[in-house]
Amino acid sequence: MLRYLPVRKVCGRQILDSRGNPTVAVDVTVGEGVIGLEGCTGTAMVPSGASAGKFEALELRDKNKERYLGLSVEKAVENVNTKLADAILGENALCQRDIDARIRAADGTENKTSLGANATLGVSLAVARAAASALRLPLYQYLGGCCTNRLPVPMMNILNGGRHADNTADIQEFMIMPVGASCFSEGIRICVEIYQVLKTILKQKNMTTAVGDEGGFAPDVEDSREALGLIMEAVRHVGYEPGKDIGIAIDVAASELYDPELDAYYFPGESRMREKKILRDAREMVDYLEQLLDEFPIVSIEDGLSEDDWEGWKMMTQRLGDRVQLVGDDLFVTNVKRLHCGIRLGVANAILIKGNQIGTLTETLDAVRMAQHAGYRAIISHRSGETEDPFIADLAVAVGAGQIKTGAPCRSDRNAKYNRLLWIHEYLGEQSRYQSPFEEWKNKES
Ligand code: 2PG
Ligand code: MG
Repeated sequence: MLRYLPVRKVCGRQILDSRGNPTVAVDVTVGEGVIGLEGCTGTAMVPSGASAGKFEALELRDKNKERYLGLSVEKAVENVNTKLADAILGENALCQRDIDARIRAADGTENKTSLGANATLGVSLAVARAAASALRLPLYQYLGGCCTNRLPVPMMNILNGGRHADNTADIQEFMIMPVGASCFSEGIRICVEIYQVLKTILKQKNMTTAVGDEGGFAPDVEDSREALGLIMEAVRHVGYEPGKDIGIAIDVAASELYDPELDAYYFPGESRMREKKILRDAREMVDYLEQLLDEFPIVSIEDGLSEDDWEGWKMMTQRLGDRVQLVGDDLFVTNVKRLHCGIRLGVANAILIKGNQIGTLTETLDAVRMAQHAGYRAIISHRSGETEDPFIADLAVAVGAGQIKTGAPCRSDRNAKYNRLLWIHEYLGEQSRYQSPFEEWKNKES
């Protein structure tokens, strides 16, 4: 039995992400020199957020205005090739928790401010990939075990706004979820049909069909109601029933709208379209979300209030928490300390999981586990700046998340994840499972 799989090489490099900004890629080679084993290399590429939460681990950028307008990551790459390589060379790649402990010790700070979470995450994920390939296991099986079989319901962001587009939609993401599909690949088909019909509808209305960072359309809309109305029209046009076949999820990304001086949320797009300043305080935000819930089949609301407003979140959870999934993204930042605080306060009922918010695979998995043990759902997520690396597709299956948020079915950085899930679905065949997380939740409550 293979027990020791030494890390032999660690090699970082600077590559480009889907927005054309530099990011970190890491190759880790394991096993060379072990009798009976060939060396295996795993590669990981690190994504990057635009509406990043202020409590996230540090994304290290060089800030040299003469190179990539300050966004190069050469220092992070150097940290991969020196301090992080020194920390794990010769160590056992099969002991991910130990590898990640060494990575964290090499950094020595809570929020990876010394080496950068883009450096630490790249190394951590590449080790896991190399180990899986040395064992000749698909990554999801290596991470999740031999009985892993649950495919996630996609949250497809087909209309982009906020920081991800230059339009007037203030809510950052409008997503469709094929909750009524019979299996994952049927869910993909249904979403693609709705996406393509939405394009036709926008064209007919002389609205732009240009897309935002996550591949969803980015038309100028009066307000969120209009955006949701367009999606409803597309869903019905393709012949599906909103609420039964398709659930709607939104990411308000409210930290981006919050103005601390006014202690209120400012809606710039709606203000422009209505030619008056639209502001909502926390209570009015919840009133507004409640109205949207009454009008549309919304099953999930992410970051409905800002990352600092624990009291507001508590009030929102009390008012809406048994009607809808309330997801903490900027609020929890994949951090067990913040999640623990939320669980204790009875805030939210789900967490968005992004590895680069925390910086290692172990810490990411610990956040998933803490959430699942507390009865919170854990949703695996991409970033708005992505790469062709489909790691999160395997991760979503490995932890049985039941939901994955990874953009529109458009642009290969997004489709890399869907295509990997289609492969996993085919590989698992009849043993695969696909189920609406909301049914399960309702059953549990009743
Ligand atoms: C979010 C993410 C991903 P970003 O807010 O959930 O959609 O956006 O990566 O820009 O933080
Ligand atoms: Mg978010």
